[in-house]
Amino acid sequence: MLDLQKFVTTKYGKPIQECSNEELYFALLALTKETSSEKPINNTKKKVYYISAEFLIGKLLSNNLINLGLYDVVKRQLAAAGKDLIEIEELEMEPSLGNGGLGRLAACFVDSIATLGLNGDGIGLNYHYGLFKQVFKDNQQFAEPNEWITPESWLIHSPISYQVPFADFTLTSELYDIDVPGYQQDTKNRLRLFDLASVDGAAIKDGINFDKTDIMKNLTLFLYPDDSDRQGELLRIFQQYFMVSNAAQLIIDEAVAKGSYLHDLADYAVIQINDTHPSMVIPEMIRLLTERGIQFDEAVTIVRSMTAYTNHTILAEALEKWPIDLLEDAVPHLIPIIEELDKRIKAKFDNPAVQIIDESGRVHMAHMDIHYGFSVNGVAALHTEILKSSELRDFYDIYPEKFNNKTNGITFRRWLMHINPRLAHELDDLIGEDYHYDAMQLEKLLSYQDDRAVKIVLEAIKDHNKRKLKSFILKNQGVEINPESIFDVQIKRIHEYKRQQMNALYVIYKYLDIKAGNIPERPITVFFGGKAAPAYTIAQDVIHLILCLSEVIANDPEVSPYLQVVMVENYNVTAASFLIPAADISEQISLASKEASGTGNMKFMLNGALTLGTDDGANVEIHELVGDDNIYIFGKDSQTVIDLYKNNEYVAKDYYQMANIKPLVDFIVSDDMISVGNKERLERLYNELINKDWFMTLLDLSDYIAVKEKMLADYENRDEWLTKVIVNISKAGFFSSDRTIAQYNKDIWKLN
Ligand code: 26M
Repeated sequence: MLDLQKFVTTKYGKPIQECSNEELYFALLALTKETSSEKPINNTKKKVYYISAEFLIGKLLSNNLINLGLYDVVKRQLAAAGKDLIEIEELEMEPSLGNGGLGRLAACFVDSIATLGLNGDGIGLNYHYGLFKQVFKDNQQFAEPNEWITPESWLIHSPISYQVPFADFTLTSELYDIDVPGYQQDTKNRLRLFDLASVDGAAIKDGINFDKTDIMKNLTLFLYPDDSDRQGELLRIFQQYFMVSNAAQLIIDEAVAKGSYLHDLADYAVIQINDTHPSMVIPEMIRLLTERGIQFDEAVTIVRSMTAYTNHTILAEALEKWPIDLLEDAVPHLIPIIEELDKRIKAKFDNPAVQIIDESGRVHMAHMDIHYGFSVNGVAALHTEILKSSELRDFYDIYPEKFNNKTNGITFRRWLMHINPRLAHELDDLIGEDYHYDAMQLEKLLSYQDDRAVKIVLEAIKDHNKRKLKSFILKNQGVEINPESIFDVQIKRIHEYKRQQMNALYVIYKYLDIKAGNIPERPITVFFGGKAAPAYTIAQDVIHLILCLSEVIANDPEVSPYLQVVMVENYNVTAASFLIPAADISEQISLASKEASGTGNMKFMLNGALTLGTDDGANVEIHELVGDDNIYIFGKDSQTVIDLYKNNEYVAKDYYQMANIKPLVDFIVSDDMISVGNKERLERLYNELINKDWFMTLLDLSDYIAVKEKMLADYENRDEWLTKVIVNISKAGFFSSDRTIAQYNKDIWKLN
């Protein structure tokens, strides 16, 4: 049994009572690292290497305590000494080593791989600065550097180091490990983050701008923000190659240490490529194997039998295509290999759509992955079907056996137990703890769907979570919110296809409706959270629209008692952990066919919010699981949207002219808005909406408003609403990342 008092006294020579929260944080960090260091590393024969440019792990203290079975006892012993674990964990810096969904998925996956007792590490880069810190000024976003590494941290410096060759120099890597203890598991895995000793914060000039020419000083300095058009940047090639060369060398060394003679490497290792960012691992692994005496043809066969690719997007402009000249400048030794791989495809297939190197000399990373890997998966059922039937159709014709779906999931340790302990304890009391190990057991909750007493408890938990969010927002940005209001939440990266602008147009509708004398039954608070890539102008304009709206409404005493807009500053994993448990309405309103999966949708459902969404990504599967009565679906379906694009049929102006839509769009450039905002930004967005509207906001707007109004009216029938909440929680088990990982293992990795 843990004696925290003794541990702290040994460390500091004084009892818990006399320690500051900061001292206690570092004591708990040390305790947690010590406890997990005692666990043996999983060392079964075959191992999965999940290579990803991003692992959006978020704060780790509570999650590691939960997984090590220490959370409750630590919390109790701290409380006995008058200390609060929640306040202590606030002092941890958040490792924001990812942009959004893709990086967070990788973090959930390493947790689930460890929890299932599978042998698998995450492999990535140790960025010294995570995704930029977002600051609002003049109703606009500004980006500041976001340093997260402190002298004492989760990182464990490893003696492992490799030589990574580039055109003009060779770099010597360093490795930092972060232990990944699974939930209640005897063994542990690791997150392995490669770095470079010479990287130096002095390369930063102002804000997040830095000298991009001095690779030695900046290789792992910053995580690149995901922008909409993915312009090729030489430094990003350097980062990607550095990551995969280290990964490939580590994989070979570990396999050899376990007895591999390389011809049988695929019996020891399988690589999952998370989007195309690690795709250069294919030519690099071929290069290293041939260097070690294996014939080129055999090297190709080995690599093909051990490499699997996950696609996370159907936006064509988002697929990475590196100009071969740019690759040549950084990694000339890969060029002959890529050219040979390309030559073999050109000899076999004359379809230009499936070539690796296209006519303009760009290397299509996804194409290389599909030809030279054994598995291609999408991240939700609809997404995989669209890949097969349109985006990757020509590849599906060639390799139908490679395509498979793995619907995304989330780790319930973080997204239920940690962020919503009251709900988790209520579930423990009602249905027992089996669901901790088998999330499908949550279905046992269905038998309480008409239970008055359970509904009262669920409502009290939501109320408590709303008050916790209220203090978080007050502390973080000095804004007061009304905990008695309906909490409507849209949190995700700002992207046109995710359509935050449509939600903003609803807010305008509601504002004008209240001004016209229609007072809502209950106040509504609309929360937005999300960062826009600094290079993505329209996304910056959308943030500006939201911030201006928020100000106009707050300044209008006729409306502000009933409607409030809160744009949460610097949205990150920590902010999500306050927002999600407090939400009533989960906004999942992407244009159908564009959101590969979404994972926030799953987190909200699990925490008792109802989905307002399109039939897109994993919303489709949520819809099927809970049924029509327990979700609010609106908008055109994916096939209709795909056909509209194909036939070039959508004309935004036609919708703009409609009597119910025009006043809403016009409000964007009204005097009220321009008086608090920037005319150029508001006009650009206005023009974008009426002339282009590439993601068909106006197409779905009327239906969105109607369904949202229905949802708000339904909220007033508390009894029926809470039945829907119970159904949603009960059906969320399918979205455990333990299920997703079990499927990856059964169909792709085949470990154990
Ligand atoms: C690329 C080039 C340069 C800089 C950054 C990038 C880049 C970084 C992240 C591009 C894409 C990135 O992430 C895409 C992403 O997050 N996709 C989301 O993946 C989730 C997990 O599968 C899905 O749930 C979301 O639907 C999908 O949008």
